[in-house]
Amino acid sequence: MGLRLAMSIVDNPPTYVWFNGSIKRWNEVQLPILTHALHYGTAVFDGIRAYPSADNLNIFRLRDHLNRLIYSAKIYYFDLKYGVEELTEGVLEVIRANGFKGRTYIRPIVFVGFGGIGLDFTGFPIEVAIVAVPFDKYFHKSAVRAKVSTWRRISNEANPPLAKAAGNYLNSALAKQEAIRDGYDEAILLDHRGYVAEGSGENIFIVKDGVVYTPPTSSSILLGITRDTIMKLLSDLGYKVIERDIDRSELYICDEAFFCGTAAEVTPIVEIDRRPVGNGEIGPITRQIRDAYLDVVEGRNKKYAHWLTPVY
Ligand code: PY5
Repeated sequence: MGLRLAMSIVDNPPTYVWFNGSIKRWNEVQLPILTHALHYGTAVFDGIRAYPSADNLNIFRLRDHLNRLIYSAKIYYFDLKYGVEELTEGVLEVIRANGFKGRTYIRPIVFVGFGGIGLDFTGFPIEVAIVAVPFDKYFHKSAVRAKVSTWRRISNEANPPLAKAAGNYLNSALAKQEAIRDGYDEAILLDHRGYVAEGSGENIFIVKDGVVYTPPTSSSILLGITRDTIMKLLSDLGYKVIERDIDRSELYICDEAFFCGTAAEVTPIVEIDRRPVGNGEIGPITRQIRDAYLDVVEGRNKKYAHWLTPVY
């Protein structure tokens, strides 16, 4: 998250959070230093957004995000005590308790609590928290410059990328910090075979000769819910979308490129490794899909009204 966001949350934390089934005050939840997840990364989480429409605040694809949280927990043998209905209630309760009406980010997290110091967490508490915060842009600019990371994306043989696990983000954080310190906005990670995988916290699409390409599941990506949304919207708009391995050099010869994710939404990429993407400006298909995405999440596209859960 950007510095500006971090500062505003630090100055202004939410009044209420949801913790293990009920609403608590922010300061009421205290965690032991020996919380297992703090030491070993044993947590899975998700990131969800809610957007104001003309007359309400709507959560985008809430059920899909909660189902991903549930399968992330399953991969790691976390015995999650709550199902999708209870978690849905929790998300609604925590937003309502805080009275948020503007753009909101929701972070449910399932983690191994304190039960000892060893790796075997059998019998340790599995804690569940849901936090919601006011949140606008992830990237504080309309288009970004990216660098192909010297770090490779984690692979399925070691840390399954399909689980949105806290520990996976050490890989993302290394790549992100390298990119920022080298003067870029974001990293693009290659998979263990050398094909394009994704950004540190976003999926990636490229456009060449009017056709849109994105890496497949086998390229060590998180199966993004925004990625799925974008693929559906692109085909609604009449574009051909192909999931296939993408070579690093294709990043340098494509006409357009963009990141997408819950936090990042649709973010155009205008430069990669000091080469302009296309003519170095935001491309027409990227613009079109960015606008189409906002129409859906902000409730202006009735075809996808079923993806919105009203809060109030
Ligand atoms: N890939 C990675 C590694 C991600 O962390 C994310 C989401 C995505 C892809 C996109 O997934 P989705 O479209 O389902 O959101 N990242 C988090 C998010 O809330 C933020 C992590 C800092 O966007």
